[in-house]
Parts: sequence; C-alpha cells; structure tokens
Amino acid sequence: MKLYFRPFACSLAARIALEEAELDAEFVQVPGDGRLSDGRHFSQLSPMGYVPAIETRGGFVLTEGPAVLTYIAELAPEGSLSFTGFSDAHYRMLGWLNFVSTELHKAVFTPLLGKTAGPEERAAALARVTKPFGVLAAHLAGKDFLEDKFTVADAYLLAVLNWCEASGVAIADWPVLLDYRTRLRARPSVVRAMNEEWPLLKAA
Ligand SMILES: N[C@@H](CCC(=O)N[C@@H](CS)C(=O)NCC(=O)O)C(=O)O
Repeated sequence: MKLYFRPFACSLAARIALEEAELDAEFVQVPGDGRLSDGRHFSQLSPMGYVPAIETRGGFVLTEGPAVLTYIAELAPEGSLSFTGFSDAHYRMLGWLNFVSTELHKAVFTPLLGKTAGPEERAAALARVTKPFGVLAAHLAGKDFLEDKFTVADAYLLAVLNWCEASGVAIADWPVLLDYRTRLRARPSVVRAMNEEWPLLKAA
C-alpha cells in the first residue's frame, strides 16, 4: 500500500489510521508541482490533484478521504478503527465522515486555507463554522470520541481541527472542541503521525 500525502493536509487522517492499526504502508509526499519521482504526474493518479490517494493492496488507486479512511478501517484488525458492519454505530461513523468532509473541510476550511477566496468569501466561510462546531460541541460534551471509541472519523476531525489557527477559526470559543483536540493530539498514533509530518511541513 502507498499513501500519497501532503504534510498536515487531510491525508494526515489516513496516516493516523494506518499508525493506529499498525498497517504497513509506503508514504509518498506529493510535491507542489505534482511531479512524482517515478515520472508520473500526480493528476494521473488523482484527477483532481487531491490527497489523500491510496494505492490499495489490490493495486488500484483510491481517492476521496472518507473512502480512503473506510478502506483503511476495513483492512485494520476488526473493530480497531471502526465498528462491525451493519451496526448502528458503523453507520453513525460514516455519517460523521461525511459531516466532517462537507460541513467543515469543504464548506469552511478549504476557502479559508486557499489562496483564491476574496474577503467576502472568507467571511462567509468563517460564518459557516458556527453551526457545525455548535453541533459537534454539543455532541462531544462529556465524550472522548465521536462514537464510543476512536474511529477514522475522529482521525479526520482531528486533521481538520488542526487547521483552525491557520484559518483564523477561534477554536478556543468552543472549549469542548479544544479539549477534544488536545486529548486526541496526545494519542500515541496521532503523536507518531504528527511527528513524522511536522518536519516535512516546515521544509515545504
Ligand atoms: N474531495 C476530496 C478533497 C481532498 C482535498 O481537498 N485535499 C486537499 C488537501 S486537504 C488537496 O489535496 N488540495 C490540493 C492541494 O493542496 O494542492 C476528498 O475528500 O478527499
């Protein structure tokens, strides 16, 4: 397996999942110009140019974070990153993956972190954080994880919450989310994954 990533991008969630499940993978950092060392351009593997992309054990390249995370969860020892198929919690976890992807990643953070949004679009993106952060803060009050145990949805949410400072989102206004992020950052798989990528981010 090969995970194509950019440091501290949403692909960090996939690295955390691989670390958590102790699955072997090769990690390939996608350079800014997309030219891979094997001569291919990354867009040949991921047509939108997006990480994460994972070359699966079967040899095809899978893109789209929630699908990549679900794939890793299903390869992992049963129950270590997800719940049993057909259980209620399993579908709730899939719901959280979609929630993080649509309500936070794309609606809020992509415009705030990108270089193309003007002041109006940035203000609109910032305003869109209130409702989903409120929903999450209410849900996570008194809980360690989105569901009864750590899953790939927590890995994805953490990767996105890591962007708050760079985006101007005042996470401290939602103390439950700040505490959740602090706790997850202390998790050994998260520490390992972030320690791997931090020097790469600094060097990028
Ligand atoms: N729909 C995609 C979006 C992934 C995405 O936005 N990835 C960002 C990083 S978080 C990316 O690769 N952006 C292009 C770039 O950084 O050049 C998914 O869910 O995986």
